[in-house]
Amino acid sequence: MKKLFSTIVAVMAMCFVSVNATAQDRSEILKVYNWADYIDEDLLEEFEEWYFQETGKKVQVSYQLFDINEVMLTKIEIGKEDYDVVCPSDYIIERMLKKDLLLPIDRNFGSTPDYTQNISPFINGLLDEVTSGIREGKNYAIGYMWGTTGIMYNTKYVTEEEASSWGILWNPKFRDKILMKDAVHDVYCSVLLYLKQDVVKKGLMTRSQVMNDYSPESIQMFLDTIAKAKDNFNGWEVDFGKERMAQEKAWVNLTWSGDAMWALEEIGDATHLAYTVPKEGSNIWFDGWVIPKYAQNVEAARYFINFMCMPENAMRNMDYIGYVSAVATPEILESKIEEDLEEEIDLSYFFGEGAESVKVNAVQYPDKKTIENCAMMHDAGDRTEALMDMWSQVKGDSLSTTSVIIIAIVVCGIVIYILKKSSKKKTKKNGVRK
Ligand code: N2P
Repeated sequence: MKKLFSTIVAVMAMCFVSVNATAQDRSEILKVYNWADYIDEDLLEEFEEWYFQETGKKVQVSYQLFDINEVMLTKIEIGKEDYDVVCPSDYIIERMLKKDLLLPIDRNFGSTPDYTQNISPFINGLLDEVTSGIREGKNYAIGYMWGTTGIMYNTKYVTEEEASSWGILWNPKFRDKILMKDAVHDVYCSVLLYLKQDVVKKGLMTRSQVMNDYSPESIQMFLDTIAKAKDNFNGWEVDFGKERMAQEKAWVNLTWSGDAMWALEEIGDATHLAYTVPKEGSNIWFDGWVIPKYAQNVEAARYFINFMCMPENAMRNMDYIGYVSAVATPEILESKIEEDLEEEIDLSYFFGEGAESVKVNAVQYPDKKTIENCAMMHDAGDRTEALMDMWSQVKGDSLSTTSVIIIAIVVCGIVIYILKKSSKKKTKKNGVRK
């Protein structure tokens, strides 16, 4: 109920913003919809100046946040919100392509360089896997950040051995000490990789097949198995896990590599926090910028994406949020080298020749071997509803996520209707013609 209430309040607040925005010239507004804690916000204002310099056109960024892919998608798909740039994850980009919700991105920037060419071929390779069959991801999305899903743990209470397997989720030693990421696909694929590790070892199925198996049997298997770990769960988080781990309120967090990096840095020398990708394998993910088909400022949107691919901006975002940019230029590699690290890792898959053996933080940039144990998550297609209903059961929601979203959108519609009606009345009263 608390969740329902906060979602409705958030949606209502956004309704006020969008009703206000319609009063301004839309070509001077850029509506960006991004994950929370996922950008150096100073760059938003700097973009406005840069856009003016490059095009002579004024723009003001209207910045809004989401924390769950599926919530963002529903706002665009059902709510038809006119965001200009959005940052979904790989499998959601795939779903958006299937539903024809995206516009192709024109990379012709006239006299402005095309910085999107700085994206690593590795990320472009992942993007090649994202397709609707008709529309190819590479024409509709540009990589932003990427990483792995793994286990962040407190080394005072958890051994390296314990953290090296997804089996840690069921270890009775960690009752009420595990924070779970509220991200259905990430948790689903981690648990299935654990349950079906022998199938993978015997070569009967690939990791990608195991992770993306949404059959009724696999969904049921996940549901039954995760239920047995529930006493260990301290809660579900999307953003606050990193703080809770830094404050030692939880000992284990199923999380994304960038959140782990942020927590490790927050602690200073980070001696009691570590992050690992379990031996059964995991998902390698990326988030990319896309332009939804209801966008109203496509021009500023594509310049915004280009601006985010400038190496200096990519570095600022990385330093600020802890995640790793999809941009792979020599200056980024150089800025990431830490001579006092003992281990040298092979990052040639990302930075190309010359990066076969570099001293770079392996939480941020997984080495080649870790990558080989990972695969990408894909859209569940017509099994999505079954997956989401199962997720509501796992989390014990009294209302399913879909119902919460639909209620929130209906409330939003009513608020917009009332606001528009009252603004019409005012206009009539003042005798102003539209
Ligand atoms: C940051 C969210 C990162 C999203 N708060 C990872 N896909």
